[in-house]
Amino acid sequence: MKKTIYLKFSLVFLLSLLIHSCHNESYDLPVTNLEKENLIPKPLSILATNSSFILDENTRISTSSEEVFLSVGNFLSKKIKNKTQLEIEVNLGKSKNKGGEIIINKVEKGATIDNESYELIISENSIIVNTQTGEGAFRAIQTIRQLIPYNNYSPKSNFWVIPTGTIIDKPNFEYRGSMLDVARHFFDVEDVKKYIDIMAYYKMNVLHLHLTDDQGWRIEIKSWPELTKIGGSTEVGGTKGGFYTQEQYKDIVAYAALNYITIIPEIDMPGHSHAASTAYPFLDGKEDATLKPGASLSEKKAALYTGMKVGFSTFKTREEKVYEFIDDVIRELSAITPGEYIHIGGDESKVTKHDDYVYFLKRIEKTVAKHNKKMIGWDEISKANLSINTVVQFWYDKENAKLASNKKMKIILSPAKRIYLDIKYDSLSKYGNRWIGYTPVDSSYNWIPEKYIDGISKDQILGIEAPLWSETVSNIQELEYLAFPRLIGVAELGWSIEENRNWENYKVRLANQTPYLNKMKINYFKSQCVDWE
Ligand code: TNX
Repeated sequence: MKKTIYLKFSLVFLLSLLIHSCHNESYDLPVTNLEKENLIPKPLSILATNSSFILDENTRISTSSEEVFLSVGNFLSKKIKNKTQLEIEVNLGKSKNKGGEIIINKVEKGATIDNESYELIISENSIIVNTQTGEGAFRAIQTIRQLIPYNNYSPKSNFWVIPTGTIIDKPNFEYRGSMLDVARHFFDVEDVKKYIDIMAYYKMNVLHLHLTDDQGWRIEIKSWPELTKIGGSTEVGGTKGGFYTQEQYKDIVAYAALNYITIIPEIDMPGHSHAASTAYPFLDGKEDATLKPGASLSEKKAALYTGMKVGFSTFKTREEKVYEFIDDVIRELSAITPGEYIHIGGDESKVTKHDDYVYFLKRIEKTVAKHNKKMIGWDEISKANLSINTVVQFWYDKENAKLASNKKMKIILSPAKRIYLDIKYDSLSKYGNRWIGYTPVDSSYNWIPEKYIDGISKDQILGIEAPLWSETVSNIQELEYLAFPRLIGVAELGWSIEENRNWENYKVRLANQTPYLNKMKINYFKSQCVDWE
């Protein structure tokens, strides 16, 4: 059944129609179905009412008065402009409203369950967002963005049709992240911001930056300037490296915050630390350390590592000055990191003796706590007897994850086999690592985080995170080829409950992301698992 509506319904507009009567066209609007929209991630529940909200030049946004809601309203207006060219005013005052209204409405506790949850009620005249927080409002407007079609209703019309109905939504996991390795190859601020834009569109909320490794040190530490001067000068392959000044890092943090994404910085220790030890040789705990404390600049530059091996470096764990150094690093980093976590790496410390490794981590945990942060480390850290507040990031060894869960520590799931974005899709992949085989797009989606490790229940899982290690990718296009579309599936695994996830259904919604991916100029991999539109 088709329904006919007139393009505009306000009196003012009717008058103008009389004047411009040649524009007085009527349109047959389709019976819509909100339940069939290509939303990613899939919301908790959707009820379609099969009619249409008309988005046009008369639509207005109004928000609750608090600054956070206003800024979410402005964010939505900007994105609508970007997509449709429509200029949608925010909080203009009721009397001037001529068309449909998008209302971002703060509700008191109890109406929705947690910080990020929201309710979206779309009728013919209004789109109402009910939520408790700016965060909830921000997640809700991503749903609205996805519901706005790329094309106006007909070539001659200047309006966009949004299906009516009600969506009730909240995240499956509180932590939905990705990691960029900016150490093996450096990526600049603009690259990181683009990645943040895409993460936000799919409701992810954590970006972990792997800032240091054997090949590079990428964050300015004012009290130890050679970290970046030496350690930031190169990268894998020997090309020019780079680093973020503290001002640039703060800019990333602030941009992420506008997108309701928390930055988690990682300083990888005691292994993966060759770049730091080259800049300051007293840190070096390797038995065959070559640089002496007084080494010259050119000796240091010659000692930098630009290959891809792992597991050969370590800090000197029984040296007091090393802990003074780390205290400075964590202090400076904590001061510019509003999020609650600092990641200390802890992986693949193959040349650190077990006792030294345990001793080191216990001390570092205290340092992190001293600067009012919580510690995260890769799964190896569960071999040390750490506090219950420390979070373990599972990547490879399920026994380590079980150890952590026995100690009642929270766990982030990053199984290399499923969601390491740097792993090749198949034998034809142009870039990527293959130490754990291949990870096609379907197998990256088709697993159940809630049941992945026997004995670890959902309430112990903080969430999931997809790391992208950058040994084989040196620019944003190559990075995007590996990250997309797999990251989009990870976003759904993190947000949508198990009952709402289904590969056959997901792959159709994924295929329909192409207008967005193209508009964003994302160099995604056109996997044959998906019938791209
Ligand atoms: C393992 S994951 C590493 C990284 C590599 C990655 C390549 C982890 C904690 N360590 O150093 O870049 O594999 O896939």
